[in-house]
Amino acid sequence: MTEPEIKKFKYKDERLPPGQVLTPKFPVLYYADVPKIDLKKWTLEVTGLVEKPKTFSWEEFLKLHQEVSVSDMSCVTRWTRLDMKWEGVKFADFLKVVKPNPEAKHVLMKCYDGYTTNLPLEEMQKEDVLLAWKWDGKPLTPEHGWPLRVVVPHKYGWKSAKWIWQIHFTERDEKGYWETHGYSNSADIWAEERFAWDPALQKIQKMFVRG
Ligand SMILES: Nc1nc2c(c(=O)[nH]1)N[C@H]1C(S)=C(S)[C@@H](COP(=O)(O)O)O[C@H]1N2
Ligand SMILES: [Mo]
Repeated sequence: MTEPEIKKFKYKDERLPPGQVLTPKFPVLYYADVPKIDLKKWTLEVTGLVEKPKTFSWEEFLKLHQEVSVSDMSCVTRWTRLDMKWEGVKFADFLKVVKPNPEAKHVLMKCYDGYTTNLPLEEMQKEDVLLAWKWDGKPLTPEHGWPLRVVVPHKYGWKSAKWIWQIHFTERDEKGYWETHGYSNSADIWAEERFAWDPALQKIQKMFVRG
C-alpha cells in the first residue's frame, strides 16, 4: 500500500462503522438475477396509505426535483465504501409529492427481481435517503440497480433496494426478504444490528467474528 493511501485510510477510520472494513471497490450483491428492464415499460408504483397513490413513468420520475447526495455504504458482509456520489430524488422530497397518511408508519419496497425490504417511515424520512438513478455522474449499471434504486446509508446495504418497482405504505410492519431470513429488522450500522437474534446472542456472535 502506498503512503498516501495509508494516510487517507487512517483519517477515514473515524467514519468506519464498527466491525466494517474499507474497500475502494464497489462490490455487487444480489440474491437472484439482474432483472432485464425496459425503460418504456418501467413504472414506479406508490401504493397503500398515501393521499396521492401514483404510478410514475420514467419521464414523470425525472421531472421530480433531483439532487446529488454523497454518502457511505456499508454491507453486512463487512465492506464499507466511502463518499459514494448518488443522484436522484431525496425520499423526503418524494414524500411531499405522494403525501403519506398519518396512519402510515412503515414502508415496504418491492423490486423487479422479487426482492423486498422494509423500513419504518421515520427512517426513510432521514436526510440521507435517496431514490437514485445515477452513481458517480453516470446512470446506474444494471447490476447496481438500474434504472432506479433506494439508498439508505445509515442502514446495512440490504435495506438499499435495487430495481425498485413499488413503494408500499402500511400501518403495520411487514418484513422483507432478508428480514425474514435471519437478518436484523432495524439494521443500524452504528449499533451493529446485523442479525435478528436475541441481543445477548448478538454480543457473543460479535466476539467470535472479531476474534
Ligand atoms: N432488488 C435487490 N436489491 C438489493 C439486493 C438484492 O438482492 N436485490 N441486495 C442488497 C444488498 S445485500 C446490498 S449490500 C446492496 C448492494 O448494492 P450494490 O450491489 O450496488 O453494491 O443491495 C441491496 N439491494
Ligand atoms: Mo449486503
